[in-house]
Amino acid sequence: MTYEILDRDKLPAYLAGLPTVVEVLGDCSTLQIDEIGDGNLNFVFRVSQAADKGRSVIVKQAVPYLRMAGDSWPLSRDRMTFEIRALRIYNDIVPSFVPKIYHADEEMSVVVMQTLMDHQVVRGQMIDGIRYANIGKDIGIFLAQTLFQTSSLGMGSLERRQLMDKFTLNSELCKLTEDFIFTFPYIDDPSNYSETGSTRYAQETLRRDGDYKRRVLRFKELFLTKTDALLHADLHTGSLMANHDETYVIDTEFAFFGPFGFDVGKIIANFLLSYTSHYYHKGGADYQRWLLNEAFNIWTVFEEEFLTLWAARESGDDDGDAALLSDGFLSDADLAAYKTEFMRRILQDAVGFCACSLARRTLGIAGVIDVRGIEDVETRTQLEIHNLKLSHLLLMEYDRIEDISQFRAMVENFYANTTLEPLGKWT
Ligand code: ADP
Ligand code: SR1
Ligand code: MG
Repeated sequence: MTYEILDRDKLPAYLAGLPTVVEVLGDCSTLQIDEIGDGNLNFVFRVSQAADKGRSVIVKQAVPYLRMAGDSWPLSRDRMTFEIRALRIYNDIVPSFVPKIYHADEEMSVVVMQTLMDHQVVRGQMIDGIRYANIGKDIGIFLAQTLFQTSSLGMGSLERRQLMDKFTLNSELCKLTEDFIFTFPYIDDPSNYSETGSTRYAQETLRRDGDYKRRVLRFKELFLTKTDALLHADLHTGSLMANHDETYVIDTEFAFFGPFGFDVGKIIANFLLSYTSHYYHKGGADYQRWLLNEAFNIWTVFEEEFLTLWAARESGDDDGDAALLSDGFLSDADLAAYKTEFMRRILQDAVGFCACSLARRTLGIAGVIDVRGIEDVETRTQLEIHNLKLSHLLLMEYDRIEDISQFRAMVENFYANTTLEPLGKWT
């Protein structure tokens, strides 16, 4: 089928031609169609049977431009090919954490998937102070499973290289990350968030700080060069939909093979951004404590599950197939030391990526509504500067962090001892 942009008028006929979708929706002449996309890149429709909302699918289509900027900012539709590929792999590895695919169409840059009916986008829920009992644990398991199973610990060499080949050309979205996370926030780029005290603060501090910027560059280099595992690569609280029992991960279009710490650090950063925002939102100290507990739980569960998968791989029949491991190469004691060092490196990298995410969500075009949505300029600016100070601290200290309790103590200490300063010259 030749590509065309789908809209409410065109969707019924398109969907009526897809047997696996008709099975879910039934008669395609009586559909209710709502455009629900609130993301930065694509169009998303919820399509339901008008008289039976339980019969519903999500249709997501990539258009040949960046939705948040409009058609003056071209962006190839290839991103949907990578979204489909990653979603298929996640459906194999972690089916309970991702929507089912009903139909995927690379020509049309469309995926039709399961509607998450009773789940809400986590970012908005966190602004409202909602707690999800399993969220840190679920994210930790999702990360361990997806990262381990696609790493050279979980796969054989040939199989893994073949898989990598399916993602190496997700270059346009990788380039967005290279620019919007690792470059633009630290220079005076016209795309940045402007007219704010936090920009002036950055101009006089972070953007002049060679040590800080060299460290940013180290993480950009890691992002560009390290191919540890298949990353989601846009894992923030807007890519999570949850209810009180389940957590789902959506929006896999940025997927590519990159460093382990990237997904881990990015999602933790979003919990910290929410923490800061609750100096303004109504959650208060109790909710902030809950956010920190869950943020650190992500790491604790991730580490435990990752090491469990590693141990299972060693004791399994097929351990010879993993690219990195050879039976008996290290003594038990050396293997244990190797694992400790391996996990410490992931943690340190996660802290560095977390720091870059805090800066980009504060200074760059794609801010988070948790903070950027605060109307009172003075409060918003104070909180933004707070996030920039946290970014600075984490980036200057990441390589001294030995374990999660040290990371936790550093963040707790920061929040306990860094006051929200009167704006003074940054107004
Ligand atoms: P983008 O790639 O443009 O960022 P997303 O994949 O984040 O788009 O989707 C945008 C919005 O559509 C989400 O924030 C969510 O509200 C809704 N959405 C996406 N996938 C689903 C789904 N499977 N079930 C229910 N809602 C969904
Ligand atoms: C212009 S960059 C837009 C951002 O939105 C996505 O969610 C990614 O985070 C990307 O960096
Ligand atoms: Mg997206």
